Amino acid sequence: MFNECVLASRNQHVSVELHVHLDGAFRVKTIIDVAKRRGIKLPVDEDKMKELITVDEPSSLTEFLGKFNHYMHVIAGDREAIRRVAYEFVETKAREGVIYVEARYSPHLLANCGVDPIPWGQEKGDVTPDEVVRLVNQGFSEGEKAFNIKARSILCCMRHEPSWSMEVVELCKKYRNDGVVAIDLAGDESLNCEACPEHRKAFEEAVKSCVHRTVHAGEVGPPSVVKEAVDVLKAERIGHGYHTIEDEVLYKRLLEKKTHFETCPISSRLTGGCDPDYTKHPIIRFMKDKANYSLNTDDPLVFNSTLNSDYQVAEQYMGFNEDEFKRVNINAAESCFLPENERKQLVKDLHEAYGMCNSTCF
Ligand code: PRH
Ligand code: ZN
Repeated sequence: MFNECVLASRNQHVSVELHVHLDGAFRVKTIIDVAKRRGIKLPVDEDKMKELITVDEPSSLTEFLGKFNHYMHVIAGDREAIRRVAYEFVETKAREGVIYVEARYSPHLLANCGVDPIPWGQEKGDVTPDEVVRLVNQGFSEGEKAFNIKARSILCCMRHEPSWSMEVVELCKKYRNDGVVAIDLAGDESLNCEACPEHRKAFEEAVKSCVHRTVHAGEVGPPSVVKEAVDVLKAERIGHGYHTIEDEVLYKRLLEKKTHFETCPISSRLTGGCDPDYTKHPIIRFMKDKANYSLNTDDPLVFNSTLNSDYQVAEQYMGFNEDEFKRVNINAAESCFLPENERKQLVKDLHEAYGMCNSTCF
């Protein structure tokens, strides 16, 4: 496990997380509580819910994404529940030692009005994607005050629902000074390798309006998806990106550009994104090449994981040591989507926490 120094510094709240889905990080207890309050019948008995939701053996991205069907309808469309999951998320991250987190979600997948089709088989209600963003913002600001860390949002376009994407970028613009820092493209790249024109248009608008951009790419899909993400969608960071290394020319170009890879060790094994043998993981190549990458949880509810368990995997199987722990966290701070002055302050805070001088790490 980590030596005492790393553990001590982690306990002193000094990590940064850039790739975690709010809706992949709900608490099982909250899902059960909300279901009771709303009179929603759960698909299985309470004590079987965790087992139903979590993946513990390598499967496929498609199968993993199916897990959201078991619980999203409980939280979606309910104001109190949306605020609560956002608040609890901040509490969990503070407990894990995270001082800054960028959480992502699809406002449409948590709404029950003004969205076509209404997701999760919900009845039409009155919670729009716009209100979802305001509710998450409220939960985050209350959590920030209570737990003394910083939380921002990234709004996701979904690969299978291109008609939502223009509204996503408009929400990013509307809430850019109120909690939202970037746009993302999430969902199943194995079914939908090439971004539809609507996604392209939304990302074009993001570029034009200076909205930061990250894209899930090369998680299970080929390097061509990563190429499209950087060249067409103008992604500044890549969600996962493991398969980039299968195209040496592309990989070298992204190394030179210092493109940030948001890696998620446990997720990559359980979604079948990478060889289940962690000792063969692309992160090892990233580490050796001093790539600009971070370590993240992705969906801790579904993977039954914590940020610490992802760090443990990196330490136990990938040769991760204290210096690399500090380097990836400073990389994350350097590559975060906060406004420049706040970003610099975050980098400075991390350097101070690690007892380092203030220089670029990647
Ligand atoms: N890869 C692609 N999509 C993902 C991942 C994974 O990293 N984890 C969650 N998601 C999708 C889920 O459908 C979730 O509802 C949505 O992103 C928005 O958070
Ligand atoms: Zn993800």
